[in-house]
Amino acid sequence: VVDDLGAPFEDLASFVDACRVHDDFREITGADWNLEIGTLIEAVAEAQTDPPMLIFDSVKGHMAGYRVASLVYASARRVAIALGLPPDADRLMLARLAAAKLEHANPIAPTTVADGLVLENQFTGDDVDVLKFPALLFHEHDGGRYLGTGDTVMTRDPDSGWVNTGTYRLQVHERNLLGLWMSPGQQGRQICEKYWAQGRSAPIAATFGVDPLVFMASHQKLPWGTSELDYAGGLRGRPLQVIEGQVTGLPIPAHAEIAIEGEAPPPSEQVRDEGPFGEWPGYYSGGSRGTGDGQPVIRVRAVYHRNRPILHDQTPLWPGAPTLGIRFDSGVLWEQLEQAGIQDIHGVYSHNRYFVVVSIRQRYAGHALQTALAVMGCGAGARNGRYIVIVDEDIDPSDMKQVLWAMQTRVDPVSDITTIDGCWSTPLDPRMPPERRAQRNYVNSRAIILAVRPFAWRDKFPLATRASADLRRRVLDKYRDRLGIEALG
Ligand SMILES: [Mn+2]
Repeated sequence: VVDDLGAPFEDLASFVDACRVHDDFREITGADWNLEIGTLIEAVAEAQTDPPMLIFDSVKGHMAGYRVASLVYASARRVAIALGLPPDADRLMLARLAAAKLEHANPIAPTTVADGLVLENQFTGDDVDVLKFPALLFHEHDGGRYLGTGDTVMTRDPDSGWVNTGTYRLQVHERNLLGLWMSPGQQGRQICEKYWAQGRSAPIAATFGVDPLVFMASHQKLPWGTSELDYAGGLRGRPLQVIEGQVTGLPIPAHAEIAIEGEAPPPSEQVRDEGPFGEWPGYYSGGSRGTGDGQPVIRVRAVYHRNRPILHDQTPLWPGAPTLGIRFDSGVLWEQLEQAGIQDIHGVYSHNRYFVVVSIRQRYAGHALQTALAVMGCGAGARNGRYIVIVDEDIDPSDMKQVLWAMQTRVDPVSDITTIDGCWSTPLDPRMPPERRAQRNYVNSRAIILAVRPFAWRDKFPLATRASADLRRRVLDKYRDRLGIEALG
């Protein structure tokens, strides 16, 4: 779908410009990379649903024009604009449309070009200095400044030649040395481990600001052997243009704002303490603190950037400050549940990985528990979860007020809450007990909460008092202008 607001966008800069026109946007000059910008971003993301995009320029100690873009995809409207979806559709529908779009792209391989905007400025050898970019010291106890949060990291499988692209956090250790944190089992880590097993350094390229579709492709959990850059081409509907990195030969999106090339030596040769870094559960985790091990580094051999580059900040914030306006993993889970044969799903919403809500119209006794167990088994719901809540079709699973009301009034804790231990988790889990962490036994337990009217006597359940959707719409249509409250819809 090519939307009349501009999708697909050629680069991050044109997307930022479209949002300046079509959505909420603030530009701030003179702020400090040292905690000030991070604190502002978090406070704004907490303050309202669908917060404005923030652009920081003339960051303290940095040249004007070296910008940071944050909360880039924090409003539902901006995610819709990025994907070329109807910007005014409701959140649940957008999650579904976004997932359908992301699931059904037919891969188109990139075209290699000789030149691109990313090569407007090039530095190698002693001229490499990643500190010219306003990397943020974000959370108060972060172990350093992070250049890579909204990044894409390219590695090539030495056996097949397949290029994987993923988003991994990259810390700045030195002007030419970055820290790399990849969770156990992630594809980029598996590829690096193949080089390290042969005693070789793994060639790596990374970008720090790309067009929305390459960024979103980089976040998809595509199967081993599937190229995210091909997939991004499919989402765009035409090949992505890439340059061939002079140091690594790896493909680098030609429109990238900032890119680096280098190599990750075997950890037996060089590691650094990585982190701590504030992660999405709202705690410092992963890295050396989470695993007890020094973590890999990237020796940076080349730096490229456009004129007036935009560094994409996508630092994880605690769940009360959402940075993604539409959780499209909700839509992916929705599709998988349907494929697993779950009937009459009215909505799926993953508020974060620890809190997933599914709304169903109950058709038979046991339908609700079947749905919850399917969430636990699906690829999109299996890893790193905690609570699975099943609600009736009158509850909007994306609206926490409604979900909490169902949990307060439709649950008998003894009979409607089930726990299961030994599930797939990660070192990022703040509740991982020290014993399990020491054994690298990264499993946790799950609670299934059936916040539905009990099927056997659902017809005797008290009637809810909240105005019906139809009555509400009729009355609001009559009085909306006089109330002047935009949030009433
Ligand atoms: Mn991958």
